[in-house]
Amino acid sequence: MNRIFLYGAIFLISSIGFSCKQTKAPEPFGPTPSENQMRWQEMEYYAFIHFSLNTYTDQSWGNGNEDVKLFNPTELDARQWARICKDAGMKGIIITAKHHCGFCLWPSEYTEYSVKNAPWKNGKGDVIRELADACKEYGLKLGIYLSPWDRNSADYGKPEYITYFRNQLKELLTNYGDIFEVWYDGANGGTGYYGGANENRKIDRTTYYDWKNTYKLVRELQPNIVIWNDGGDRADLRWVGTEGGSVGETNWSLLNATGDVPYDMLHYGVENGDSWVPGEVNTSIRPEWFYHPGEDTKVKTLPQLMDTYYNSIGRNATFLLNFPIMPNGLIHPNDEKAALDLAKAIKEAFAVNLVEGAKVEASSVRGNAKKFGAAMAIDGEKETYWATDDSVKTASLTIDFGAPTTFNRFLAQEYIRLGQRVKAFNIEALVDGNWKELAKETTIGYKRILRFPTVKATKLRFNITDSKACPVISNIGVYEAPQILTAPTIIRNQSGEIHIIPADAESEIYYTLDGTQPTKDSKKYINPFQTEGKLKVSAFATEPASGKSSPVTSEEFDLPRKEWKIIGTEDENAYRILDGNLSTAWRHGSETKLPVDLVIDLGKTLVLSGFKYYPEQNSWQPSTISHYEFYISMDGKNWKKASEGEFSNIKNNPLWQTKKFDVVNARFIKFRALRNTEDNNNIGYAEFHLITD
Ligand code: FUL
Repeated sequence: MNRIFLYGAIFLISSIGFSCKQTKAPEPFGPTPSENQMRWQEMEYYAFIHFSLNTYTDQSWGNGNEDVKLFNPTELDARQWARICKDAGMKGIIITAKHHCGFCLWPSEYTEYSVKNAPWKNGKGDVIRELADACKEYGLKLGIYLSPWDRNSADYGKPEYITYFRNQLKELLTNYGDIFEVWYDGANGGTGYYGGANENRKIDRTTYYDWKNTYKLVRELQPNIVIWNDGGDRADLRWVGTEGGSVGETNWSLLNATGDVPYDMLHYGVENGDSWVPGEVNTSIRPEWFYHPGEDTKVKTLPQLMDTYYNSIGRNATFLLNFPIMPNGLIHPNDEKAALDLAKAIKEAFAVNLVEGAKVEASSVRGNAKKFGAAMAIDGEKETYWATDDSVKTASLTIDFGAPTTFNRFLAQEYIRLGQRVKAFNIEALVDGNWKELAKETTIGYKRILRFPTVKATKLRFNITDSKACPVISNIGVYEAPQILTAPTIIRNQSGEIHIIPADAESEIYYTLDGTQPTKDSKKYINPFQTEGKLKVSAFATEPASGKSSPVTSEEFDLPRKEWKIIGTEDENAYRILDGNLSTAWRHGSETKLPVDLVIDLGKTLVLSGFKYYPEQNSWQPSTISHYEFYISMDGKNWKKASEGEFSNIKNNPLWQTKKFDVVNARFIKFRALRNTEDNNNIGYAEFHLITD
């Protein structure tokens, strides 16, 4: 062999080898997650536990003077909580060690307002210890919710309270093993008992808590922890601006280290933010956070929970799902069933990744190197990824199934250790030889899951159409998730007419009016129908083609409001608040100054024992009442107060507010708004109902 040729060949081989070795991984772009944030993000799904004196008083927020003797969970079994969470596929549990009322679920050395003075286990109990042990047994991580606002402490608002708060943190972060997350609720200051002062205490939340030093303490005590705060004081994780169970479709895991964090930054993140602060979606399995027996039939349905799954984990966030504990110390069977049904549905939806066995091809590969090739996005390895050269910011990955294949879900993950990069992407399917766009989206992040109607296609194309830096995709998946039918909505209008509205117009509806579970042998709903008196309507939807049925939904209605007249306004739209429809609302005119009254002539004398208020659902310009008085009258002139108070957590959880009072006769009612959640004069209502005896 010619020497020159031989040397040439050796040079060629070694330079190919050399160039492969030379294909370097992309440099990190922008802020990246810490190891603690990474570990947390990979947990994806974990539980909240709300348990305190509120459990015994049917309240959302305690005032701080509730009797510790009420706390007696005779059947408390933290192993039941852990078992349910484990079976539900969760990775940890965060518990309300202390809620706003100040009551401590552990025997804190620094207060008498704790389990040590409760009848439960003769004051020898410690809920946090029992949960820590149960978590250990079930392989779950433990997290702590410690409310900064403390309506019991006489020192709240003074510097001494910060020492008290830190002392409690020290107890919780040293005595119970590893803590994965600590949660500082954002509800701060206001009225409370405060050791008997019973007053309104305001704090400057930007300075009062001195979070910087508290965070330092936390990290010293628990180096592997992540700190949650509601955005104002930048921690490791952020609230997503709502307790309704979703983060924005566009969701950057970034915020700026300083400056205000309004709702849209919490909900969507900040595209060019300078810090890695990913979102956590927190929501309850029932409308409220604490246990209220009246909500046993209001546990979220499978379609609702599934939506939250897609709107949290499917949108680059984690999912923190709350279980309220019953007074006996257990999770209610309805909540258990809902969580297990969700786990089953998630498993079914993602059982088979159709990408396995398919051929993948990328439009461009970093340095043409195998280790950054398309196959790295479907190899099931989280540390390998498909990437392009630094200069390439748009690229496609085509999946060839080899035969027509049906699917309705697409999953993509960026390798976020190198930063969140993708700004826009779409997916297309090759159907009968033509490319059809299935979805057009913005961010991906740690995980993005898209839902679209089932399609049958031979190929799928994932196009990254804009990216901050070269795309780095660690995983993609394509699935065919079974369809889940959504329960219909039941409405009773002002005249007493029942309307049952299916989510899908093609489904059939069956219903009962006697409190029994409807079946396909029950009455079929065709048109709205007239009803009188108090009533419980239960209904479900079923799809004749597949035979699938939705969960059953039930609504209880008090007396119809046919004869009610809203006094003091000529505006016909005011009657939207009596139309039974939660999505229509009315608000007082813009010149309104608080306090403002809603006065209703009931048309005849009724025996009342409470009322229900549902606020207007307007997150941009809320009109939500936070403090109220409620008056009754027989003649519309002489009024007597029947109730007054606050709607505790209405700002973050703007759902039904029910207030009961001693039975009274009334022909007129006056619902007076004293304050709203924004400290301005916007006052509105989606619905207003009365509870008759
Ligand atoms: C809110 C609190 O005020 C609620 O009571 C609940 O604990 C929720 C998780 O956070 O801000």
